[in-house]
Amino acid sequence: MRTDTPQPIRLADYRPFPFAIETTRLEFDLHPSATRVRAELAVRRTGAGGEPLVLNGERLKLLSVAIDGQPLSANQYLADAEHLTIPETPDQFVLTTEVEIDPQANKALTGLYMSGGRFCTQCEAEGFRTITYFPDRPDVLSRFSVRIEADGHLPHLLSNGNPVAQGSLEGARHFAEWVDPFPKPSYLFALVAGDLDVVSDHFVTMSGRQVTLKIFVDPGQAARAAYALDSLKRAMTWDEEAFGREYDLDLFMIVAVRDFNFGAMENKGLNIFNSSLLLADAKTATDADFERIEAVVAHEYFHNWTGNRITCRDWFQLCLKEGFTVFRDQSFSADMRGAAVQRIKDVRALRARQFAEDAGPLAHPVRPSSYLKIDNFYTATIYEKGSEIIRMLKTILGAKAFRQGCDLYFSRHDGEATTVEAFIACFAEASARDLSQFFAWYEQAGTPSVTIASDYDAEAKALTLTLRQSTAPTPGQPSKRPLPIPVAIGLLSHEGQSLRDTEVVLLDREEMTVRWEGVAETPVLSALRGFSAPVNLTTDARPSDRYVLFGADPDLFNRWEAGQTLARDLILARAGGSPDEVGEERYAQALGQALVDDAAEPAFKALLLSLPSEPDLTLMAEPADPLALHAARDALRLRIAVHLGDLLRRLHGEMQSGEAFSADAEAAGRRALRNACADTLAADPHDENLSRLEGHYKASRNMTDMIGGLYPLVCVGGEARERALSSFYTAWATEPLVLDKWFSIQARDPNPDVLDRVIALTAHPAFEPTNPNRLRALVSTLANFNPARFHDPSGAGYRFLADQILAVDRFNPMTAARLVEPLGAWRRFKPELGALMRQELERIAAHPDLSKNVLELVTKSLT
Ligand code: B3K
Ligand code: ZN
Repeated sequence: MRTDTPQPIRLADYRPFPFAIETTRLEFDLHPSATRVRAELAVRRTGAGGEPLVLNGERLKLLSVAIDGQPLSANQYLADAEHLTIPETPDQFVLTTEVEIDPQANKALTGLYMSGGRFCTQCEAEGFRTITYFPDRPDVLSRFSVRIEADGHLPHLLSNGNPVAQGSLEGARHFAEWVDPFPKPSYLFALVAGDLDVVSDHFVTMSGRQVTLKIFVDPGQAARAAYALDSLKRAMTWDEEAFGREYDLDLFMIVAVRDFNFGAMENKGLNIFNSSLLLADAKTATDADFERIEAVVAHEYFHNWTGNRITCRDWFQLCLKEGFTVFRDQSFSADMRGAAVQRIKDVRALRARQFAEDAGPLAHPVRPSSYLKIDNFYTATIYEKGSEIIRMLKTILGAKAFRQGCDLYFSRHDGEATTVEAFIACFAEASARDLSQFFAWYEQAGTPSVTIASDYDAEAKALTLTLRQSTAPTPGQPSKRPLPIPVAIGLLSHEGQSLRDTEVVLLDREEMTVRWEGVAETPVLSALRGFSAPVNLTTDARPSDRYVLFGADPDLFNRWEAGQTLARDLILARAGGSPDEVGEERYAQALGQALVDDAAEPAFKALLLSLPSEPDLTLMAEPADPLALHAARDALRLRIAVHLGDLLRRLHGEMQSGEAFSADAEAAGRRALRNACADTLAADPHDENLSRLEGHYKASRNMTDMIGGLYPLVCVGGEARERALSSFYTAWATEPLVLDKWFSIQARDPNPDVLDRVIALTAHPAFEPTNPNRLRALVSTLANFNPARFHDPSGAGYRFLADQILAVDRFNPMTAARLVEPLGAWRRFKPELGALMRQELERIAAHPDLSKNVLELVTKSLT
């Protein structure tokens, strides 16, 4: 165990920094193992006199420190492991420091590090302090100018803002200078130096300014940046139209790097991307990759206003930029790809990740009030639930008042570091509504449960709905207040005709009743349409009501939801030992009808055909028995495959396209349906189906079809699996992003031997634990997406994960911490599994040199 107990940071302790850093001049002399950084800060005291200047700085070798050109002697400052403290300073002065750092040894991938021989940075949240001494907090905004010197074999020297000078130097070195006119916090600083190919284009903004767009990629990869570039231009146009936001610099750059801790980063004018979220072509990327690229390119671009122009006062306000920006990217994707399909995918992700988080020991409010490591709070709650809150705000206020609130926020807080309170105040003012109760959504953790009971009075032709809400306690919050929950409700007849259009009922008390007159017959309730609030809904609907919704609800989200609920209940019944065979037949039949509905899009049908995932099912059954759930889900899949075999084979054939690949939503929808058919047919691998699957795989001309054929063959197991995996490896051994898929498909293999195979794969020459993509492809995929095998009764899956966490924590604490969550869910599983999971958490906690990142999550998981 660590002997020192790290102290949490608390929102209540926020104090403004007592100095302004008016300008920041950085000079980098880049060398892989010994880079020198000279920083010149123009400092002005803004707080009451007498306070010392305390700068953050970690893992820095301090070479010199001077005030107004006068070197400080050793007794005039104190440099410890985390700070540089200068007790006495003038009120206005220039501080110059010089430090040396070792980017090549930096495998934490935060600060300045090297990826594939190139220098790059990642500063959010607290990486800048490993580059130089600075007040590394989001509320200190400064105007940056940067000079970079490097060897000539790194031709591109990039930083934020506009290039102002470049030239050659002695010894085959060269330099570039950049000036960013917009004051920014240190977390938005970026630097890249490397040998890169560049793809350029331009965009004319709504006020007629010409912006140069450049995407930098590894040599030879330029063609794979085309889709990202196209997405960027669409995002720029969309933000002008939907939010009135225009880009502000003359240059916008994106750089792709292979080693990156997460998806991408919105540094001002110089976004840095994990190459997996930027590079795509038909041969190497799936439709899901294209979709993610479009969304993430847009997300990082949208941050230019929601994050960069207006940033966070402190890291507790992280949702201010992240929740809002996710809402913006989801709205963009809905406009690009269809609202219903997008909403279903977003809700699926929300439930799988955020509802799981809210139901476990790591539950926290969208605006937390304390943390040990802010890195641990880039969570589904901050991002996805943060976005749901904005969505509800829009539902409650209406589109017009919502837009007015946004406009007010952008004009009032431009150039500031602000708070969630200030943000909500803009909407309260614009709509003239009291939003004080709404604010509880930010402060209260946990997923609310909503129940609706309906009572129809045939004589009076009136329907009475009784709505109730409650939220179970979460760590540190034993009792909960009622929240304002918008519940969108419509009514259908039993024949599937609409009886009443959608109305939003605002449930803002523990219990309320609504009486609707003029309801001609006993209705079927379609509640929480479009998933109008992030809650768990229970109604008194009978299965027959759900079949009405499944067949006819004009709200496509609820049509899908009805099917999922029917399937879930059938799977849970079977896993619990009471299979409902008649119900299963009926479900397969109704699904068959839905699949032949000509009015429905293929993308939507693909979602109808996908059963609730195993991770989702483990969330719904408490205590969860992943093996039983896996078997029950497979049984329903088999029933569908048998009952609908002819239809699935016909659709599989019809959805095949002879046309050239297009990444658009329509073509992707057809591929999704075809792959969903293949996936279902694999449950019934008789000769005809098996040869169809092999044919699918062999004939595939794009990565979506190829993966759509490969995974079912892996599921079938035996020789078919070995043949397919080895041919895939041979074809793609030199393509890192495709090889990641090869690893992750094996981690999702449902066959009983998968644990041994995954453990063996860690010794494969292509397994690189220092590369987060590769590590996650294997380790995270097993732990998060293959519950039946990860939760092996022997505990071997848990042991494997704990070993990986400890190994990775030695060099990359941020990535190691992200692997803890699957073990943290121990309370939700069968006691014998839970005990084994806990045992591994205890083993990790007992380790002497844990990072704060892992320590925080492991401790919370055990408490
Ligand atoms: N803002 C970054 C995330 C930074 C994560 C730091 N641990 C990417 C994004 O959300 O857009
Ligand atoms: Zn973001």
